[in-house]
Amino acid sequence: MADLKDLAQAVISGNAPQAKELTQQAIDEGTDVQKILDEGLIAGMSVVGNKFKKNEFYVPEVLIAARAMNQAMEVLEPQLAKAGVKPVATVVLGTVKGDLHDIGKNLVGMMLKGGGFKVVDLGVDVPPEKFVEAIQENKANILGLSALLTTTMVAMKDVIKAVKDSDGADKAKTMIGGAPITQNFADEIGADGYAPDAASAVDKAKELLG
Ligand code: B1M
Repeated sequence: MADLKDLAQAVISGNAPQAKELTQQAIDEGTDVQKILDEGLIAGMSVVGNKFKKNEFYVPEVLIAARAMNQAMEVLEPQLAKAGVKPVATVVLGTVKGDLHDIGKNLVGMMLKGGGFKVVDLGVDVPPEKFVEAIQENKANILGLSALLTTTMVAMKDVIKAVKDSDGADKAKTMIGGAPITQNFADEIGADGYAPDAASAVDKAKELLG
C-alpha cells in the first residue's frame, strides 16, 4: 500500500519519479485524493518550506522538491478536478513593471502551489492594469508582487493604488516581497502583507485569508 509519508518524503528529497509513482499508486488504491494532496504533497512541501526558512535547504533543493511536487500534481490534478477539490485560494503573482528578476518570484509561486494555492503567474515587467485584469478574470483572493530593484519597488505603490481604485479587484488582499522590500515599505504603500521569503509567503497568504 502507498504510504503518504513516503510520498511526502519523495517530495522533500526531490525524487520526482518516486513522487509520481506513489501518487499513482495511492490513486489506484482508492486513497481519498484530498488526503493524497494534504498528507502527501502539501505535507512534503511544508517541510521543504520550513527547512528553507531555517537555512537547512537552499534554492536548488527547493527547486528540485518543487519539480517533484509539480510532476506528482500532474498525475493528481485530473483526479482532484473529478472529485471537485478546490484550491485553497487563487493568487495572481508577478514582478512589477520595469523589473526582469523572476527567480525569487518563481520560488514564491512554487511554494504557494505546494501550499495548495492556485497560482496565476503573469511573469515579469507587468504593468498595473494587467494585474487588475488578471485579478478580475480569475476572481483572485490575493495579489502577490515581487521587485528586486530599488528603482522598481516604487512601482508596487502604483499597482496597489490601481487595485484599490478598481471595480472588483479591490477585494483582493495584497502581499509584497523581494530583496529591497521591508515591512515598513509595505505599510507605507498600503500593502496588506509582506513576506521576507518564499516559505513565509505561504504563511502570510494563509494569514491574509483569515
Ligand atoms: Co540583477 N540586480 N540586475 N539581475 N540581480 C540585483 C537585484 C542587485 C542587488 C545586484 C547588485 O548590484 N548587487 C542589483 C539591484 C541594486 C538595487 O536596486 N539597489 C541588480 C541590478 C542593478 C540589475 C540590473 C540593473 C543590472 C544592469 O543591467 N546594470 C539589471 C536590471 C534588469 C531589470 O530588471 N530591468 C539586472 C539584471 C539581472 C539579470 C537579468 C542578469 C539576473 C535576473 C535573472 C532572473 O531573475 N531571471 C539578475 C540577478 C540574478 C541578480 C541577483 C544576483 C540575484 C537575484 C536572485 O535571483 N536572488 C541580485 C543580487 C542578489 O540578490 N544577491 C541582483 C535569488 C532569489 C531566490 O532571491 O529574488 O531575493 P530573491 O527572492 C527571495 C525573497 O526576496 C522573497 O522570496 C524569495 C525566495 O526566498 N521574495 C518574495 C521575492 N519576491 C517575493 C514576493 C513575495 C514574497 C517574497 O510576495 C508576493
